[in-house]
Amino acid sequence: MGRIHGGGRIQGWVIGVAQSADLVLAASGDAYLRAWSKKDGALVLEMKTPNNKVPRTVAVQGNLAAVGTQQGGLFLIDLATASVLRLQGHTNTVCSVIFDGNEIISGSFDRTLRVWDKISGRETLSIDRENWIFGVAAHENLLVAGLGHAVCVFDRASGHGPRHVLTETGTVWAVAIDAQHMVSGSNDNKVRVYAVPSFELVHVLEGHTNLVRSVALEGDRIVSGSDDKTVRLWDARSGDALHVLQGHSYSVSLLGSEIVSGSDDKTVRLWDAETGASTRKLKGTEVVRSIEKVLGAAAKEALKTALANGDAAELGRCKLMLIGQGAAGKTSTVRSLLGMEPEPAHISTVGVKLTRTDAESWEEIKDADSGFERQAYRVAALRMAVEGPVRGRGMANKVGTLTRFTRALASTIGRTRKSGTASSTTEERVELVPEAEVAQRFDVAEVENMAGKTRLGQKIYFTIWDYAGQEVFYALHHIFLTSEGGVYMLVFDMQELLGEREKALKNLTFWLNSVKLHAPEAPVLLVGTHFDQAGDKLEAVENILLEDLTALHNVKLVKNHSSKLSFFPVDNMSTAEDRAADLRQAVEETASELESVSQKISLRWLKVIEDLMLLDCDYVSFATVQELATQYHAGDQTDELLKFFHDLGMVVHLRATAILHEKVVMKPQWLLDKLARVIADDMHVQDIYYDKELSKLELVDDFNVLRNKSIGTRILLKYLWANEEVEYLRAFMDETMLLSNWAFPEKALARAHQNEPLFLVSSLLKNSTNDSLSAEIAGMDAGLTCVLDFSEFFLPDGFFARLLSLCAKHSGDTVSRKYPPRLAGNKAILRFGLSVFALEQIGDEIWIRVKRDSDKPASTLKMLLSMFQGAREALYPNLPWELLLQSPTDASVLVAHDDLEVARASEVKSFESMDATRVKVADFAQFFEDGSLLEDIHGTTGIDEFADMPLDSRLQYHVFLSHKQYEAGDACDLMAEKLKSRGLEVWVDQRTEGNLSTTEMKDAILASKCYLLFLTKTVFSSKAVCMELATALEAEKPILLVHESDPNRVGFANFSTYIDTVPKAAKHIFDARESMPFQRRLYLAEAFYDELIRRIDSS
Ligand SMILES: Nc1nc2c(ncn2[C@@H]2O[C@H](COP(=O)(O)OP(=O)(O)OP(=O)(O)O)[C@@H](O)[C@H]2O)c(=O)[nH]1
Ligand SMILES: [Mg+2]
Repeated sequence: MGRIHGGGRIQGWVIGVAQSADLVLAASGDAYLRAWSKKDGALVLEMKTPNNKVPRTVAVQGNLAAVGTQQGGLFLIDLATASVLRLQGHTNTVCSVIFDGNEIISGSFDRTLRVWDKISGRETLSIDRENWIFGVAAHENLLVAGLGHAVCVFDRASGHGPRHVLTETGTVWAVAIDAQHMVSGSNDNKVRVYAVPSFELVHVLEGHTNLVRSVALEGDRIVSGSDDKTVRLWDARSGDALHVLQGHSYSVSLLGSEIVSGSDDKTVRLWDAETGASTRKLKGTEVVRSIEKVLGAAAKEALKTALANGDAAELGRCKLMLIGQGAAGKTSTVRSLLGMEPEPAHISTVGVKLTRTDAESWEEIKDADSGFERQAYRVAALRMAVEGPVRGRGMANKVGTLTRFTRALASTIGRTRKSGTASSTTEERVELVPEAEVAQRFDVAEVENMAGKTRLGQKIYFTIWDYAGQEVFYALHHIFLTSEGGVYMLVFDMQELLGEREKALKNLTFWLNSVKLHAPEAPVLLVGTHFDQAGDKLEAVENILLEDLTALHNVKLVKNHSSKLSFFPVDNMSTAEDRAADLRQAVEETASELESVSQKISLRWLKVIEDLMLLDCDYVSFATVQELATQYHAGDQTDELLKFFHDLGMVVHLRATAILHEKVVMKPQWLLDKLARVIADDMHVQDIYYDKELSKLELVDDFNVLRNKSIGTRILLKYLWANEEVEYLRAFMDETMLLSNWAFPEKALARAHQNEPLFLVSSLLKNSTNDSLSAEIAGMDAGLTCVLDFSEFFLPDGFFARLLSLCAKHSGDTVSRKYPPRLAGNKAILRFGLSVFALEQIGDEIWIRVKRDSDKPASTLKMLLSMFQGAREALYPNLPWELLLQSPTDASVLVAHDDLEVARASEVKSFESMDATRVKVADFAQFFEDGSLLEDIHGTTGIDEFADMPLDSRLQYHVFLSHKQYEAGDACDLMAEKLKSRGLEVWVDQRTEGNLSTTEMKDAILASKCYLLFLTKTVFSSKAVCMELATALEAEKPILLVHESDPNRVGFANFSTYIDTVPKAAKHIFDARESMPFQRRLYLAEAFYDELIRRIDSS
């Protein structure tokens, strides 16, 4: 099991420690600063040193920490906000830093001791000496520094001196001072005690057997840390040794009765100074808590400000998707990545298992923390240097200092904000640091290894998606295999590839194609498991992959550079915690390069998603999200933020209908579980079939009908879904074309269930056959035949079933409930109106045959192509196909539709087809009887059905189209064209908003039979539209409503948006008749215009 924590383990020597009443701090060789709550040992802060250099020393005072690093780095850090101010001056490693009152004192290898003003960050004194300065200390007017073989005491106010030079026999590494004593530690292994203020040597404390690196002093107690791996506690008065604390060394700190020490064992230890007992050991892997809880209000305030400012933060999150055949070793690879013990048994994953981790620790994060709060504070801090209330004129100077100081860090854009309740003399200065400066401030360019970090150097959090190989899941690939924000790991068993090459290659091809189809831009790592068994055959594996896995073409493959392989071998049975180290490294590097990981999004959005995740629900309502978003000033962006997180695969939010829009799925597993009950595999079927409840509810027949005929009753769905969110799930399956309404009687059902609403679940047909259907199709006298050829890429599993589902919705006579579609796994005969056609999947081709005696076969074909195109766009936007037409005069001739179009356009009589036969253009005339076959959205249907709609002689137009140009301009143009082609007079404003004179507009409305308002997201923000609407209402024109129905268009909005934003005086327009969803797709458009014209006519 993974340890419960959220931070990364300390990975270097603990070089500096410090403590306050609440906190323990450690600066370590992995270039990190960490802080823990003293009370319970929870990790409350973990940050890289701002310049990413190894720190040498740390000090703390209240909420402030000071850290000195290599290369002259000296930083003041507000722990509550992690905000960083750089104290600029030192040019070499800062070895020692302390707080003393309102000053900070530092000593460095650059041979200077410097004093800084804590508030302004200004350097107030610099003492330049000949020697490296290892240790500094201060008391009242005295400054003490270890300079080579001497301790020197200076006058604090002037820097003059040294007043005292106390020569010792070794290099002085550490000094400490208070009112009574001055203590030094040096590399002659001795601790010396001097009296203050005489500076007479009173004790030489002997016992350490190696150099003394640090000393601390409080009252009568002295504590010293040494390279001999002991910490010693002494009595300052008597010089007696009190305790020897074994096993730790280097840095020490003493406060009250608590000793904190840091050592090269990468831990921090707490000791009781009275007893010498070790009380706690800190490693960086402790439970994470927000520092806010330890430090209180300051952090909260910073977060609030950042949210109110609308600051942006890096997303910093990445999906790691493990895909591949069942038993390939996906779950085992996850265990390897997380350094967990191997699991020899195959415990097949069900659905998908999500695990969270981060780039540094690679250990499972079990609590809710995902670094958001720290990230948020940091964002706040990065952009702000806030000085608290500044009162009166006398402080003007100070404000000036602040500004100058901040500018010294980075040029700033100043902004003065009056705080709400404050009097006129109290104001809060907020200095915003421009984004570009943030990187500079943090010296990101100096960071050498950016693997696992965002562009600004934040660690990346991963959600690992361990998929099951289950087929149910394939149907939802288009939702979960998202193109953005993910790294894919395609796992295969090397032994299998070597032993059963063809089968293994087929599987790899399937998965590679799925990734190419859904996430063509995503990086893919190939992971070969069973290294323990196939370790000596890596070359053979490599050769197979390179030579036989042609699907690798066009994949963004992440190569294994260090091993010079195209894949990453892994031995999941090894017990070594770092058995997947190469893999982790590669994932980190790949993730760091992903655009989406470093993309900046509003902190508000991050906060919303964070809070949603904390709710730990399978799903939440849209209203819940909106409420949260409103709380963080982003209520009006709810739709956008959900779309964003949906596209990243972090939530599922479909928007096509109100029922879908209303729900946000937080856990994909919930959806999968529910769907798996309907599109069940054999294992699930058994469970359901033998469930007592099924018999008790008398649903056995229903279940059999579902399994045998793919037709389900509503009551069965209710049972399968435990009555939970049935409407939503039904709508979800409908939208994803996994289910469609079935309007025909089903005799096999019990009489009591005959009147239940029925559904077709076409994917269950997959392996079903029907001989008579096959015979009928084979013997069908086809008038027009065409082929959708997918062989350029492939025909994805489940697409044909989806098309059947779609066709079934529109087929047969749903009123008389006659002519049900006849369906089998790969073929079907269906009927639209009077047209009968057959569909058949043969390999990577779909054959469409329209029966010869069909009514308007070309129109039927055109409609089918329009439907199929729509399905393809919704599910597989990158899937290429080619339309081939069979010659009506010679069944052996297939012509590419595009070639034919070219020939028709250039008006030649014949041309050479793909297989070099001469083809007469005229032979194909029947295909074009209804115009171009592929025209859809932009085309017009034949002008054969003039609606003979009389118009009052006082009127000029049948309809006035009112819309917001940017959101519905194209839709209204199209609508106008379609209506005109049917003989209606239409007034549509072609000009951009604001150009139209008011009188012209009014006249047009008055001259129209009715007024049509096209509803889009911000339609009511258009003054012109509101004026037109007011005019129409005043003139008492009938009002028709049409709304954008395509969730992917800019104008799309939840219907409640219209109701919320409509001008008060026009609220009642929604009461009269429901709005019509606008339809672009040909097969839906026809019905739309019929209805629209009917409404115009009857208005
Ligand atoms: N010897 C050896 N066995 C392995 C290795 N990786 C996985 N296995 C074993 O292979 C079996 C399947 O591994 P899993 O990790 O459960 O496979 P999976 O891909 O998650 O399978 P599903 O969840 O069913 O899709 C288990 O018994 C593992 O112990 C490996 O590197 N070496
Ligand atoms: Mg598994």
